[in-house]
Amino acid sequence: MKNNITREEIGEIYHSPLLSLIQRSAEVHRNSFISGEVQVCTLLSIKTGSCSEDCGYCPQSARYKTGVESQKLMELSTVLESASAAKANGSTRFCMGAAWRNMKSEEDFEHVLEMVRGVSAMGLEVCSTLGMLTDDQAFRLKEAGLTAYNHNLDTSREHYPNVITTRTYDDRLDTLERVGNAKISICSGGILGLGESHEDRISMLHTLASLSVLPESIPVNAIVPVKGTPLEDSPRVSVWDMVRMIATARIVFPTAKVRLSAGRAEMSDVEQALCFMAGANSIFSGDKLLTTPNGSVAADNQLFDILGISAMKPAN
Ligand code: SAM
Ligand code: DTB
Ligand code: SF4
Repeated sequence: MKNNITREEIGEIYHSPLLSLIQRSAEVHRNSFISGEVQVCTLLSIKTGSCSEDCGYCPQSARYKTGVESQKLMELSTVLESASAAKANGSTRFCMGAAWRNMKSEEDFEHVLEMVRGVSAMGLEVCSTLGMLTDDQAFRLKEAGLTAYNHNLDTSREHYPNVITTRTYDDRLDTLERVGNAKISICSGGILGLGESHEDRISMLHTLASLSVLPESIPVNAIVPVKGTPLEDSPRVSVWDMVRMIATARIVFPTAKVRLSAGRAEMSDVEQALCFMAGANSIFSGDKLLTTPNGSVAADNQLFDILGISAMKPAN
C-alpha cells in the first residue's frame, strides 16, 4: 500500500508546535497499537569491520582508524547462542548485521541462510542487515524465514552524497524494492545528526512514504560519534529533534513500528519516556548495538516497570 502524503504535508506535521505534535502522534499511536507495548529487539554483529564503504558515520568502514576489531563471519553456534540469550532476556526480534557492501560469497550467503533458519526456528522474528541484495538473495532469505530486512536511507537524497560516496541513493532504493518484491518486511529509517537540515529529514520521510511497499519498521537513530570517523565531532542530537522526528514518523506511518535506535544509551529515562509518548514502540536492548555500547537490559527493564511498558509478542 502506497502512502499518498505530500512532502508539504509532512513538512506541516514536522514543523507543528511540539506539544500538539506529540499529542497528535500519541493519539495516532493509540489508534493503531496498544500504546504500552514496545517491541524489544536484539542486535548482533555477525561480521564486523573492514567494510569497503565510506559511510561517514560508521566505525566499521575500512577507511577510518576507529579501533574496531574486524571479525569474519561468525559461527552458526555462536549466533544461535546469542539469539537464545536474547530470547531469554525478553527480545522477540533478533537482528543480524554485517559490515558488507553486499554479499559476494555464495558460501557466506548460505551460512547466513542457516543463521536465519536457526533463529526463525526459535520462534523469534528474524531481521538482517547485510548491505545490497540481488533479487535471488532476497527470495532465498524469505524462503529461509527472514521476517524483515533493515536497509536505512539514512538521510535525504540531497544530503546523502555528503555522507556516503561509494554507493548511491538509488542503489539503496533498488534494494528496498527487491526486499518488498520478495515479501520481506522493510525496515528502513535514518540517522539524525549527519549535518542535515530539517528539510532533509522531511525529505527522507517523504521518500519512505513513496516506496511501493511501505516500511514495517522505521529506525530513528541519533548519530553515535565514533573517534576516527569523519563525523567524530558531531554534537549530540537534541532530544527535541528526536521527539519531533519520532512523532512525525508515527503520524506519517500509523501502523509501522518506530524504533528508538542508536543514541538511546545517551538519553535519560525522562527523554526516552518522551520518545515513547511520541510514538516510539521498538528498541534495541542489550549492552551493545553493533560495535558501540547500548545501556543494559536491567536498566531497560527498570524503565519499562516505571512506565508500565510491556514487551510486544512476536508477530509470527
Ligand atoms: N552494511 C550494511 C549497511 O550499511 O546497510 C548493514 C550494517 S550498517 C552498520 C547498519 C546501519 O547502522 C547503517 O545504515 C546506519 O544507519 C547505522 N549506523 C552505523 N553507524 C552508526 C552510528 N555511528 N550512529 C548511528 N547509526 C549508525
Ligand atoms: C539501525 O537503524 N540501527 C542499528 C541497526 N539498524 C542495524 C545499528 C546502529 C549501529 C550504531 C553503531 C554501532 O554500534 O556500530
Ligand atoms: Fe559498511 Fe554498512 Fe558501515 Fe556503511 S554503514 S561502512 S556499508 S558497515
